[in-house]
Amino acid sequence: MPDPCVVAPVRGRHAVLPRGCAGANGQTTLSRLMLFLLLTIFQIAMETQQHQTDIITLTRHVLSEGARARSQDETVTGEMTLLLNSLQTICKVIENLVRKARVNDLIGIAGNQNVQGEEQKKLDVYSNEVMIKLLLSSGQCSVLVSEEEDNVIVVKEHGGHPGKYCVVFDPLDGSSNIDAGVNIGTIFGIYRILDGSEGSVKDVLRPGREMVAAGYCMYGSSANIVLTTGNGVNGFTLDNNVGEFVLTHPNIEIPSRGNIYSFNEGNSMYFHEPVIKYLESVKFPGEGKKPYSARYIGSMVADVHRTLLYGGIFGYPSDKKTKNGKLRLLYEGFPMAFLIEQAGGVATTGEKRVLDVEPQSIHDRVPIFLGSKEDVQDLLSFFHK
Ligand code: AMP
Ligand code: P6P
Repeated sequence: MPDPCVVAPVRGRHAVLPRGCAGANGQTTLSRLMLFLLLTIFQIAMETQQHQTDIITLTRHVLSEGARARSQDETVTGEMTLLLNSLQTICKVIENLVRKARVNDLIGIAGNQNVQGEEQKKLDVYSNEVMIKLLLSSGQCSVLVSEEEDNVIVVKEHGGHPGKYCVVFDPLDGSSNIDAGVNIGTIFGIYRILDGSEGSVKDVLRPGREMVAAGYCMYGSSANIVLTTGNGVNGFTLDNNVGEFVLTHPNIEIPSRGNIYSFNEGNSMYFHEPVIKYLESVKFPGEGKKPYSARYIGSMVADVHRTLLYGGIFGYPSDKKTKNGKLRLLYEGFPMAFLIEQAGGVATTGEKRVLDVEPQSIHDRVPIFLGSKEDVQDLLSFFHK
C-alpha cells in the first residue's frame, strides 16, 4: 500500500503531504491531497510567470512598430519613436507624483486659476510643468498645446530644438477628483507639423482625423497607458517592480453593444430633447428588455477607459446652459475619438463625426457621444427624428 503522504511526482519532484495526512479518515486525506495539488499547481504557475521571457514592454512595442514603419517606408527617421518614448517617461513621472501626492502634500489647490477659470490643483501645475519641460527637451516637437496654458507654445520661441510633431495634451484630466483619490489621467494627441511650417497655431487647428497618434495614461489602482498610432489600440500596465509599462490589453476592440450609459444626469434639466429621449429609452427599454446600468466617474479618462473595455456609451452633450458642452475638442475630444474609432467604436457630436470638426481656437469645447457602435447609433436615431 503506497504511503498516502507521498503523491505523484510533479515536474520530477515528489510532493510530500503536510503532517498528519495519514489520518484515519480517508476523506481528510483526499481533501488535503486536493489542496496540496492546487497549491503546487499555483506555485508552478507563479514560477513560470516569473520566468516568462517574452515580456512586451511599451518601449519594445514602440521600437518594433518603428522598425516595421521603417521597413515599409525608408524615409522613417525614428523621431516618432523618440517622441512616444518621451511621452512614456512623462507618464511614469506623473504617475509617481500622483501615487505619492498625499504623502508629499501635493493634494489641494495651488492657489491660482488656469485659462479655463478652474482652480489649479498642485498636481495640475506639477504635471503641466513636467510635460512641457520633457516635450521641449525631446527635440521632436515644434508646437505644444496644454489645457493649462492660455496660448500655444511654439518650441523655437522657448529655446527648444524644434521637431516635426505637435503635441496637444491635458496633463491631468479629472483633476477635480484628485483629492478623493479617484482615477485621473493624462490625455495626448499628436499631429505631424504642416509641410514648410516652423511651428504655429495653424499646425494644431486641424481636424482630429489628421492626428497620427493619440493616447492616455490613467492613474488609479494601477497606471495604464492606452495608445493608438493608427493601427489599432493597445493597452499597457505599469509594472512598478520593473519600471516598465507591459502589454496587458493587446488589440483592444470595443464591444459592438454594451449595457452601460455614462452621462452626468445632474445636468438633466438642461439636456436637449434627443438626449432626454435616448436616456429614457435605456432606462425604460420596454417589455422583456433589461435597462442599462448607469456608471459615471466624472474623470473622462476613467469613463472612456471603462467604455472602451466594457462597451456602452459615454456622453457629455451640449445643453441649454453650454452651447458646446464642457469637454475640450483638441486634447480631450480628438484623442478619445481617435482611440474609440481605432477600437471599432463611434464618436460623434450628435451632428457629425468628432474627428471631422474643424477647431477655431485651441481651447474649443465639443459636445461628444462615444462608445459602442450600436449604442451610439441608437442615440443618433433620436437626433434624426
Ligand atoms: P518618423 O520619421 O520616425 O517621425 O516616422 C514617420 C511616420 O512613421 C510616423 O508619423 C508614423 O506614422 C510612422 N511611425 C514611425 N515610427 C513609429 C512608431 N514607433 N510607432 C508607430 N508609427 C510609427
Ligand atoms: P462634470 C474633469 O473635470 C472633466 O474635464 C472630465 O474629465 C470629465 O469627463 C468632466 O470634466 C466631468 O464634468 O460636469 O460631470 O463634473
